[in-house]
Amino acid sequence: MRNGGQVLVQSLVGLGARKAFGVPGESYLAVLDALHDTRGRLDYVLCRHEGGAAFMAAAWGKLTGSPGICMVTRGPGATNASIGVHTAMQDSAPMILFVGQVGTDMKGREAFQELDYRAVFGTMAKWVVEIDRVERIPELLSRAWVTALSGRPGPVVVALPEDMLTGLTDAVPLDGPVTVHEPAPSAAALDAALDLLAGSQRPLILLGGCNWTGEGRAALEAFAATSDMPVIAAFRYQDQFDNHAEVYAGEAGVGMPAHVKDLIGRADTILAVNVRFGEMTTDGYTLFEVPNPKQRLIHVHGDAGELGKVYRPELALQAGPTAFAAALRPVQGPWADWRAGARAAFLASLDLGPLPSPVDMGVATAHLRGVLPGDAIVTNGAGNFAVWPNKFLLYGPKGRLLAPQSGAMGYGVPAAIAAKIAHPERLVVCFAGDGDFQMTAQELATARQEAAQPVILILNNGIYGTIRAHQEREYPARVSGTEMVNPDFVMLARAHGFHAERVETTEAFAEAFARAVASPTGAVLDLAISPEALTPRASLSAIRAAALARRQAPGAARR
Ligand SMILES: Cc1ncc(C[n+]2csc(CCOP(=O)(O)OP(=O)(O)O)c2C)c(N)n1
Ligand SMILES: [Mg+2]
Repeated sequence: MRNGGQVLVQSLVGLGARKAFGVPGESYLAVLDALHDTRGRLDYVLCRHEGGAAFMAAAWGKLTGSPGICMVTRGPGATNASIGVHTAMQDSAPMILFVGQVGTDMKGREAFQELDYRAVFGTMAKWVVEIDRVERIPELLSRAWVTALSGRPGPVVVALPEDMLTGLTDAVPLDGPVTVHEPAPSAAALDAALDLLAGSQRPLILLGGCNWTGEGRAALEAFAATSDMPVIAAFRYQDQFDNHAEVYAGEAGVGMPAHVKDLIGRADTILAVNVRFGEMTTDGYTLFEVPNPKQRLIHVHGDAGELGKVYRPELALQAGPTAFAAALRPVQGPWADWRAGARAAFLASLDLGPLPSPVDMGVATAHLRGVLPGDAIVTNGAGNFAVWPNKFLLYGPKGRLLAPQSGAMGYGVPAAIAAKIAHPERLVVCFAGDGDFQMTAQELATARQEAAQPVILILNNGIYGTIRAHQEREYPARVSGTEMVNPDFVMLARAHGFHAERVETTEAFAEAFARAVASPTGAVLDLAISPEALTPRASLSAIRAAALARRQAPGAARR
């Protein structure tokens, strides 16, 4: 006989989980006790805040393709962790959040820290379940694992009433996962897709994330190259395609470059593989008309729930990305100039004039493009600073970008720690804004404890820059609630055992970065960024001046 905690933990080992990110609580002591016996196989990564733990689990799922495991206590632990559940959902990242729950004998009384998890997470997670019999743990856990991974991956929440963990059972722990093979396109559907592409003047491939294998990515790249078709990555999926390939033409994400908008607007046929049509990729649902886009849309997705969800494609095809890409046959058309123009516009978008800032990030990212190893893992949270890793670095077949489609501030630091735990041998670089960094700065302690210390670049401009930019556009020259008095980030980082430096000039960046990479303790570089350099191409005062001019124009509406 085992108790429920042991069945659960031994099942997780059997399923292949290696790490569980969490903050302890008295509600799940039996699980913590069972983890005492699985060290080296399934380790508990002790975090400082459940938001950080949940971000780590979401990032682990996105990076490794295996569900990220998070363990937190009842009410307050669960609500703290919710940001990671929402992020895993929008990111289509497999994750399982285990939360404590009051004993079944007192449920519904609003007992201490009690929550109705189905109500709280019902619209946030892919599936929510509460264990109601100890012997059902293997069954429900197996379903949680397969649900997190199948179709469009996402987060599952499993609530653990205390008596379900201490109760004894002779149920046998799981010894492996159910493998779901992805659907392949039918011959007829594939022919129809290829016919549509062959008949087009300006075809474009729009590439989304989740479930790609190296084989599938290579097959799609070969198809695009042989067919001479430009490829655009959907929001924050640019690491899913080799940016050095001559067919790659940029990312359709937040702050979309003009050339990407232009390409999508002028394309007559779009092959969207694995794409979830979100607000960022569609530029607020304007690049494609809802529900009938002007472009002929071929939408391929492994999950039927995404097909026809927002747009009515000319051809909707349920297939996994690898099965689909492997089945493609090259098509030919008069697209060489179209493809070459797209690539040239992308390369031109990397060139910038000098920026009005002590540290010029245009120069710094140009340096990083030269020195980052091909298998580097880059992470970021949310803020204007994210434009640098998202628009000015190039990702090769082995490079990865962990960036939240939920736009959650605070994701970058925990994601970088999770990446360093998954791949201690790889360089992990986190880009953080000063506001963004302070959302999860306490996880530096987790990094130290795990000896998983990444390189963190803080783009320190003293403001919540994104909001300030919106503020200047909508309410010019009325700064409100967007200026920060920051702590000394160098002292804070050193207190957590990191190498740390303040970088005051562009010229000092390259050597400071080299020292950061060489440091065995990870590093935090506090970069002096002027608030003027709020975007790569428009200064803060230019944004303000343009808004003031609009207001003074005759007939301008006042808000
Ligand atoms: C958790 C969370 N809270 C608030 C926001 C709204 N928000 C988006 S960007 C931003 C400012 C980010 O500031 P900073 O990290 O300093 O980056 P900057 O824009 O200055 O480069 C805020 C407050 C958010 N996206 N996520
Ligand atoms: Mg800032």
